[in-house]
Parts: sequence; structure tokens; C-alpha cells
Amino acid sequence: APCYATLNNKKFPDDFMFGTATSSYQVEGAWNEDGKGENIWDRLLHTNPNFTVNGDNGDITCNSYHKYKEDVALVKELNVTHYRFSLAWARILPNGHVDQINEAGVQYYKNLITELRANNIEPFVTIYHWDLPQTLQDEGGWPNSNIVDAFVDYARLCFQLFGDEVKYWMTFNEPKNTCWQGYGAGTKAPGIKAAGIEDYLCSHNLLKAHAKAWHVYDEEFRATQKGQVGIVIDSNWWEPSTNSSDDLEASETKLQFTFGWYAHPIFIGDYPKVMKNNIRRRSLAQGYTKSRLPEFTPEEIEFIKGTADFLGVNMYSSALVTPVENHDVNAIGYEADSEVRDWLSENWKRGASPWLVVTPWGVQKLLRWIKEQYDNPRIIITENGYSDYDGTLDDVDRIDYIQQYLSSVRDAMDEDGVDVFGYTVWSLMDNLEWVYGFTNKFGLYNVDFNSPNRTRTAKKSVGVYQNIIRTRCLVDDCIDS
Ligand code: PNW
Repeated sequence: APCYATLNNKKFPDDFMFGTATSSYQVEGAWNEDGKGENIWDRLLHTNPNFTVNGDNGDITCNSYHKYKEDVALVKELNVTHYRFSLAWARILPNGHVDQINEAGVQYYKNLITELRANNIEPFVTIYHWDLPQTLQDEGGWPNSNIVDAFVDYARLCFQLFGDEVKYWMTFNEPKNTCWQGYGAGTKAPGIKAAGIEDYLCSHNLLKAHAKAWHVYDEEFRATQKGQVGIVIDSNWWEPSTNSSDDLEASETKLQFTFGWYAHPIFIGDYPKVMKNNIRRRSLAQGYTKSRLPEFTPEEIEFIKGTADFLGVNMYSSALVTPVENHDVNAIGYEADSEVRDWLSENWKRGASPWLVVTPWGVQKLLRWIKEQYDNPRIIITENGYSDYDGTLDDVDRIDYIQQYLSSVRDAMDEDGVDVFGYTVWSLMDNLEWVYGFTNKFGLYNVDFNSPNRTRTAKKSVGVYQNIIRTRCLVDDCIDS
């Protein structure tokens, strides 16, 4: 049984938002229905089924394209304030560009948003959660600067189409996974392995696209629509493996190379110093004539700075860090460039996802670091959750995880004064967990992927989360905050 004594006993504020989340490719299915275009995940998993465990893909997955009313009923049953979901670019724009709009795709999202509003649930909309139209990848994808205007045109169209009803926008989900996994390590679509080159180009364009979309909203929509535009950045907490000054510095460096890569340009201006210094030094030593990290002009630095009305943070896990000794000068990629090594402690309990360890104290440390680095931004936890293998209904490990992480978030709010206005469980339901297919399950609701009906069944965590939301409290008896 969970140890209630360790949980924070202060109430969450009345206006604290509790929600849950999904993303388009992971839940929608209907990959080629009603005029949707092909995206990079469709292409990759159709041509290379071995990319995922069991050859699983998102062709049908939870079938949310056809079952969105049932999904909203589950969201309603949870009694959450908000539902975070993403728009499938190729469902709205089959070839990625705004010259051809797919009305059926637009109607799907209008229906979903209407259904949420009718049930008093705030839509939290991610414009891009990793499913790039294949046509845009054929034009070079994120490493090609043409993508910037293609994204901004798409984002403007989303504001026009849905902005009367959507007040919380997130341009990007986890840029590091888009760029590092997509174009560096090659472990996510489009599966390109060009570490240390294309991951940096991708991030450079993505940051410009984010900033331009924010300015478009600010200039063309904010006055009438009165919404907010943010971005979602993910990071582990990087725990120094000892108290030595080297390990403390390794932790700071790794935070800059992961969170700072995106947050520094947006909240402070330009890339973190340690990234600029390390990558330049290593590039020159490797024989390049300039840094592999692209440079922003002074105008671009100013243009990108200040372009988030709120900060979405995805946080699940932690790792230990120490400096790399005798590093290989020729190794490239952001991990090699950081010159920091990370690993998981054997003392930490694990989830099904190989990278997921239960370290609730990490979220307080990360939130405190973010507050200090970026001058106290408004933060919402846009993802946090626990995976198992079997999707058991008696999901006591998930319950324990959510309670402990929420308690640590509450500690960050009252002990460190971090401005957290909401929390979002990943995920509403079991879904296509990228390369792990249907073998890693994060849902509050179980989905039966063997039934054509994709039957959803509440796990025990549903009742616990409902109770937390009703009482705004993690223990039997809370004191007012
Ligand atoms: C997030 N890590 O990805 C994504 O936004 C979701 O689509 C995904 O389903 C969810 O978390 C669970 O994986 C992450 O290695 C992938 O630390 C990897 C990490 C974190 C988040």
C-alpha cells in the first residue's frame, strides 16, 4: 500500500487544472480515411514494420477517429478540466501545404472540440506531435529551412479554423524527440541517423517556426481570440551521481543540452553558452570549419526571445550523470557533444518503458531549476505517467506513481514557489507507444486491441484520479493552502 504519510497534505488551488492527454498518431487510426494524407509514421511503419515491437502501427490503434464521442465521455467521467490532444497535420493538409485543405479532417477536429466544449472540458491543442506529412519530409523535413513557413501557414490555418474555441495552444511537443530521435539517433520517424548535424538543423528550424507561429498569433489573433500559445519541452531530471563539483557541473550541462537547447532561446535568448562552446570546440577539433550548431543572427535571437505565454513540461523520469572521461573527440551527436554520461540507478523502481524510473523527487528538482533559470515562467505539466506491460485494471503502481509525482509537484509549488497551474496524466488510454507498439501501456483506461470495438475499460487509477480532482487533495484530510 502506498505510504500516505509521505504525500503532501496541502490542497491544490481551486483553479489548478487537472487533465489527461493523447496524440493524433497514437490514438486516431483511420490513417488513410476521408482524404487524410500520408505522414512520416505511416510511411516508416508500412515500409519498415520491424521498426516497432511486433510490427505494431497506428493504422487503427484506438480508432479514436471514429470513437471520439466515446473518448470525450471518458474524459468527462474523469471529471478533468482539460484534455490535451494533437492535430494530425496531414489530416488537415494532405500534402502539408495550405493550398489543399481536407474538409473532412477539419470537420473531425471541429466535432471533437465541440464535443469537449459541450462537456465543459477545455481543449489543450498541440499543433505538432511528431506526425509530419510525408510530402514535407520529401522536401527535406525539419532540417530544411523551407519547413518554417510551411509550419507557420499550417499554424495560422489552425488558429483561423479552431481559435474561437481553443484558448490553449502548444506549437510543438518535445522538440528534442522530433529532432534527436527523428534526425539524430533515428529511433523515431523519419528514422534518419545524422547525429550532431541534422538534429541541430532540425532544432534551429523548429525554434524559428515556433517563434514565427507565436508572433502570428500575437499579431493576428490574440486581440480577438484571447488565447495563449506555449510549447512543450521534456526532460529527465539529471541527478549528479555524487556531490563532487564535477558531477554538479555535469548535471547543469546536461540540463542545458536537453531542456536549455529549446528553453534558453525562448526564455533567455540564443542557445546556452555551454552548447555553443562545446559544439564549436569539438567541431573545429574534428576538422569542420565552423560549429555544427547553427548560429542565430542578433535579429533572430530577439525574435525568438519571449515567445511562450506558458511553458508545458513533460517529465517522467531521472538519471544519474557524471562527466565523460577520455571522451572520443570524433564522436558527434548532442550526447557526445555534452561530454556527460548518464545511466539509471539500480535502486530505482522501473516502469515498462526502458527509460522510465520512478523518481518523484526529480520533478520538484526540475521545476525548481526551471523557475530559477527562466525567471519563474507559468508552467503546466503537460505529461506525466507510468507504463506497464499488461494494462492491468488493478494498476496500483500507476496510482502510486501519480500520487507521488503530484505530491512532489505540490512541494515545488509551496516550498519553492514554482508557478504551476496544471497537471496532465499521460495518457487517457493505452495507445501506440511509438517503437514499443502496444507493449508499453500508459492508459488510465485499458483498451482491448484484440476487439474490433477497441473496448475501453476503466482501470483502478481512474477512481483515484477522480477522487484527487474532487477533493483537490492527495491524502484523507488536507489542510487549506
Ligand atoms: C512522450 N524519455 O515521449 C511523448 O510525448 C508521448 O507521445 C509518449 O507516448 C510518452 O512520452 C511516453 O513515452 C517521451 O526517454 C519519450 O525520457 C521518451 C522520453 C520521454 C518522453
